[in-house]
Amino acid sequence: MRVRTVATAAFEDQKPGTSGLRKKVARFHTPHYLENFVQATFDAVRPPAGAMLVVGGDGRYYNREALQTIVRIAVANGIGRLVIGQGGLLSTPAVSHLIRMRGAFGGMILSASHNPAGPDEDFGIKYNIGNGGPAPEAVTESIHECTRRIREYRIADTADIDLDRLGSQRVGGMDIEIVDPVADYAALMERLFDFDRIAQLFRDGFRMRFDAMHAVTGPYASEIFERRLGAPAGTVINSIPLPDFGGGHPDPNLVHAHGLVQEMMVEGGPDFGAASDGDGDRNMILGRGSYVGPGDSLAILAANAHLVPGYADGLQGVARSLVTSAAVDRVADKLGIAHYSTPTGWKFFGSLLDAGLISLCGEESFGTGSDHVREKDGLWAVLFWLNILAATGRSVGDIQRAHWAEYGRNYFTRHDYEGLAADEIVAHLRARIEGAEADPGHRAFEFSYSDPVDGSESHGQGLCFHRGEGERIVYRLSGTGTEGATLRVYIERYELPEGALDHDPQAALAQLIAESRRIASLDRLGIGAPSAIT
Ligand code: VG1
Ligand code: CO
Repeated sequence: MRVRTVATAAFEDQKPGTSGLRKKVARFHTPHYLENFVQATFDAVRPPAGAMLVVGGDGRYYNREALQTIVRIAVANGIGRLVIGQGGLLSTPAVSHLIRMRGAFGGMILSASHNPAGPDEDFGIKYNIGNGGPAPEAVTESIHECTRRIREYRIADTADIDLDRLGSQRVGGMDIEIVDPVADYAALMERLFDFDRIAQLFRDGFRMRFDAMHAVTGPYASEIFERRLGAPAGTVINSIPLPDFGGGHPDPNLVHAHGLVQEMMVEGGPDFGAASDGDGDRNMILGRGSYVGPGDSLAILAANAHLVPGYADGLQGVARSLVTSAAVDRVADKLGIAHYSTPTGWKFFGSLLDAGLISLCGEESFGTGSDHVREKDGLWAVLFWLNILAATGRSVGDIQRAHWAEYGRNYFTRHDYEGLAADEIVAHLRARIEGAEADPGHRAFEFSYSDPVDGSESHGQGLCFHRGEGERIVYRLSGTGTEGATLRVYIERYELPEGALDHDPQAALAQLIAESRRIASLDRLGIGAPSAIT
């Protein structure tokens, strides 16, 4: 095997964002672009000779080619073993589980998650550390540093490996193991949830629809819901992963999973509906005629965790990203356990999970997870809901209404404004925060986070404007887009149990929404309606 050292020049745009490096496919096609990033990652994390890595992706366009390149660079860098999902497929939570189960040094996930795929769309790559979770900021900063300093990369001249043949292959001194992407993950789910009880629910005629959106969860969902739990064929729709996700936008929310939402909102629709995103770490939960927002979903899972075998011994604590609604905090207070708020991005939950401070965590962006892996996990959340429905015999809508009646409701919405001159708005909001200090009723601050386990600090994580008790608006810029800037505005208001609990969030939050536009001077800047509302 010949290993070449290739001279290269640094690219200035390889700073990992909220969740890895995401760019247009064309950018990744630039000669040396992918190679530089992979070599820089190895330079930063320095895998010991013979180290094991787990690699897989969401099956999007460029997944297979990128994998072949990673194999060549890995062998040239002395990696001892690569564990790869068959066909190059592994969901993000499945990578996390495999890293942990196999005691791997780390892993690489090829995905731009919920971003569309295809020759003109997005690709992404993300490094996960030995705990199975996304690289923390210290590591992503060091990767970024290495991308700026890189002068050469090492690559082996080897033939393509066979990504579809299960079992072992050898490339130079490196073992390649092609594994079934689903088996170990499905076994983990069987250990956490009461599959017998859920299967009984399906035998009793319970109807579910799961939309895999032609992304990575199709094979997982078909195996788990239809084969292991006995749900009727057709329960899982759009189940074949496609390189362009069927032309869709694999983002499980009311906008992009519109067909599923419509089916759920009619009389006689299925009892339960769910969807996941490109790489399988997000989830959306629906009942017949009802929709569960991610903040409520996290709170409801926490409040009912004792019904689920994997969590029957109780929760250590819970965490949410700051911009997620505070609904779960109320549950934690009632349970007498700690709750934490972190910056946006799953990497911030890792240390809390590793230290055993929390058992469940979630984000408003349709991400929910627990200490079973170190990523958010879409199918896990769906199974958690199914387990609760099976254990209580109640409907999604009933459970949600009962939850609000007990804890009150955190009305929540996120308004996204795409393609903005973001710097100007952020500067303006920062100035507002300074000016607001004089006004005692209106607390305003920029969120900085200090990790309670390792003390690491992260600044500039959100511009927060608190209005009355339980009312707030938070602004931050997206760190996952590949074109222009996106301003995310998170709006929340708490309603007491005896208050009006059944309103549409857009109506219930109308005043605060108007206020969110005033604070950021969006009208004055000529910025119209948001591009997306979730
Ligand atoms: C978004 C979400 C964030 C999530 C991230 C990755 O980031 O807001 O909550 O962790 O995507 O999710 P941003 O920086 O664009 O707001 V995924 O499913 O893309 O791995
Ligand atoms: Co995702």
